[in-house]
Amino acid sequence: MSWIRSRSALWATIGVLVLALFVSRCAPSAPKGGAKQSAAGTSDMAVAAQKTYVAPGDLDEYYLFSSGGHSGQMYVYGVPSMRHLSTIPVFTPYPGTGYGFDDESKKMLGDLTWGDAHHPALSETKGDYDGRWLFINDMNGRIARIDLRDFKTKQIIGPIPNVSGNHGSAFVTPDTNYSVMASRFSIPIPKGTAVEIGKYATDYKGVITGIKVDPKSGEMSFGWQVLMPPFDYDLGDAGKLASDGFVFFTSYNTERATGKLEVTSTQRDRDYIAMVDWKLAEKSAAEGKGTLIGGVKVLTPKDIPGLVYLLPCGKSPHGVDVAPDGKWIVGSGKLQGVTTVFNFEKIQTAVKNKDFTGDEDGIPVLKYESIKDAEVPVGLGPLHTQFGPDGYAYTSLFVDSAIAKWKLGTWEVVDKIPMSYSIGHLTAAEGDTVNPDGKYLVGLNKLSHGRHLSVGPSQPESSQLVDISEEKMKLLYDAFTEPEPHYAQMVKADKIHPIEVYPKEENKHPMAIWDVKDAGVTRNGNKVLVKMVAVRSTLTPTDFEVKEGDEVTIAITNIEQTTDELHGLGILDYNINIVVDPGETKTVTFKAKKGVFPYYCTNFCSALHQEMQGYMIVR
Ligand code: K7E
Ligand code: CUA
Repeated sequence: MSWIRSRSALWATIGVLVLALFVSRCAPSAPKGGAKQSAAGTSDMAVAAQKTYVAPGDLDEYYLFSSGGHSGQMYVYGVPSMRHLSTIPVFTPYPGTGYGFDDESKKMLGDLTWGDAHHPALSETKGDYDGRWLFINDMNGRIARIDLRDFKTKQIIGPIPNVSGNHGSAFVTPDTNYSVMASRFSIPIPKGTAVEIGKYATDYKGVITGIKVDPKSGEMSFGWQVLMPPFDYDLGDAGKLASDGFVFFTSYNTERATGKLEVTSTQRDRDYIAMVDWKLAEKSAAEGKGTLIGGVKVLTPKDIPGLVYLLPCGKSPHGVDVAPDGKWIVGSGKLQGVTTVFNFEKIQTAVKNKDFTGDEDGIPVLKYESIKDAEVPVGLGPLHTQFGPDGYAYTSLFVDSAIAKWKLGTWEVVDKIPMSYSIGHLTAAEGDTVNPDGKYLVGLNKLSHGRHLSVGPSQPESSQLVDISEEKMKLLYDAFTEPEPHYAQMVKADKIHPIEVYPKEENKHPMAIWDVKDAGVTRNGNKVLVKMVAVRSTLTPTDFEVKEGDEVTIAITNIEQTTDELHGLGILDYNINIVVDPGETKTVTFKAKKGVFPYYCTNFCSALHQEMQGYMIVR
């Protein structure tokens, strides 16, 4: 017996050694101040390594779409590998894909070449991700739509009048009827009016906007706007199932204060969650109600009973998140140790019974005690909540730097896991739909705390992958991400069906050509059109002449129909760098200056890629 015991012990030791070798290859240096690598710790890490290891050639199970914050971009990762797969430029030019250099994307960006993007919102059908579009907000009063068929930004709407600091955005309603906007900074409206700061409480206004989304094309247009008291509107979420038809926004600074807000806006015990009846807003706007401000019709809540109610919430709330069945609305006061759960049925009863404690500019304030179901003691600094499939909720705790797992209905906190370091948002697999998957959760942390090779003062952020498939949460992986993920969404990979070439028959560009014989220069006064073909390994024409001062438009078509065969057009000494995907046509327009200017293909495309070049001669 003792021999067997020692033999199994020997095998166990060998096993641990093999695992330790495996782990040490994956993580060459132990984290500074990290956990001591005991034998038990090592085997946990080996399990984690196995769970996140996606073998060469294998595919990830989920897409993670993460906001790039003030980089103005969207980052795409695979989960569980946490590998960065691509960057989708949205509000910022991106030479890698030629975004912001060709005529069309340049026009879409307009004068603003930066944007602070916070909250991606995947399009939904019946409250579930449908894999069609991805919306994202920009603080400059804009929302962008990315088409998930080709992962390209197709539309940027805004800056929308009257909205200042579009933070509470781009949340969508359960059938993507609307993507919403809410102003973080109240201002005197219409924009462009200047009023002294002393009149902030009365003359400054917040604005909530519904951006209508066409159900077929995804095209966004202005829907309606609601005039709000001068609070700072922060985060939003749309009601679903039980609470469908409403959208919720947290607000801070209900003190209507100015100056040092960290002091002046934290006087009251409670701020509010604004509950907007978007179906009533839609109906009222259709009936022509509202007043014209800044060129758009704005609805005033005191004139439209039932349009907006205010739910008192723990002071300075950040996130508001609606449970999968829509019955509960979770709001977290970030200066508290609890998160508050409101019961939508109780809210409706309170509305019916006019169970109000007062009003703000004619908007009824519901009685806190009548509408809340629980104050869940999650821990300090609760920010955002996501949901799992079994009635569990996961709340990020900024001050505690942890995630709390708790149960809807019993309100019991069942587990906690530390994050490294200072978690902001978190995202669970399909964790804000009517049908969460559980399985994985990613903590989007604000600081990385030296858990990586140093890259100087501008440190990456850390995103940590957590296993939520079992009772206890387990840390699986540290990924380091560029500044700065706020929110992200995780969608099952099989819901996304991207194309890899643009089919020739779909290319309706008026300047597209498909034969090198059609390539060449045509002149109309001082306007010159150069039709160009890109195909391995020639840019045709290989040279052309124009005159100094001409307005030159190059229309380039990549006539390839092969996956991955992209070509670029870089023109030296001009700020021109465009990329054409297989089957795509793009134009770029510029004024010709005298000299000889080589142009070349920027995307490595074949053995003779380097030969893919030509000359523009300007006389
Ligand atoms: Cu950083 Cu949603 Cu803009 Cu929270 S937000 S953390
Ligand atoms: Cu085409 Cu390189």
